[in-house]
Parts: sequence; C-alpha cells; structure tokens
Amino acid sequence: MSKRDPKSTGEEINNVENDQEQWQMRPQETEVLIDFFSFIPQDITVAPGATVTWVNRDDVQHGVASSDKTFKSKVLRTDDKFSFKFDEPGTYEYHCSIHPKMRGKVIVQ
Ligand SMILES: [Cu+2]
Repeated sequence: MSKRDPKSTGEEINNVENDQEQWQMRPQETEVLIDFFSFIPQDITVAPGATVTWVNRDDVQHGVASSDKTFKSKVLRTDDKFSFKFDEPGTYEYHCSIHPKMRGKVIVQ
C-alpha cells in the first residue's frame, strides 16, 4: 500500500517563485516634486531602467535640464510633469532651466 499523497507535488512552491520573479521585473517609477524653488528630494538614487517624473507644485514656472544635456524639459507650469527614463548607470546632475541656482542629482546604480 502506498502512502504517497498526490497533492504534495510541489506545484505551490513553483507558483511562489513565479510571483517573486514578476515583482523583481516591475519597472521602478519615482517622483521628484518642484516646490519652494527646490527639487524635493534634491538627490535621488534609482535602479537602471527607472523612470523619474518631475512635478511642478510651485506657483511659478520651472524647468528641468541636465548639465550634460542628456535631458531637458519644456517650461513646466504649475502641475505640469516631465518624465525621463534612466537606462544608463551614472550620476546625472541637473538644474532648473529658468533658475540655474536650483540644483538636483539623479544617481542611477
Ligand atoms: Cu526654477
């Protein structure tokens, strides 16, 4: 007489592994707020492939421009957004195209 249980075939364990793989593949999205003439947070670190979206919450116009010209937004009015996808690892310093003293940094690693 066999005591083998036909339900314990490992199917449930395989399902758990598949779920974890999907979670790791999910693209990362991060927001940077523009308010009080500042980028908030000023420095952010994201994984390669992440999309960063800047949102102008200030009541004056701002822009987002990287120092090495990798990306540049149009003029952002209140509640306007600008997104850029960072595929290449590196440090991306940027400033406001209207107020050059406003500075921020995106670190991709
Ligand atoms: Cu500005």
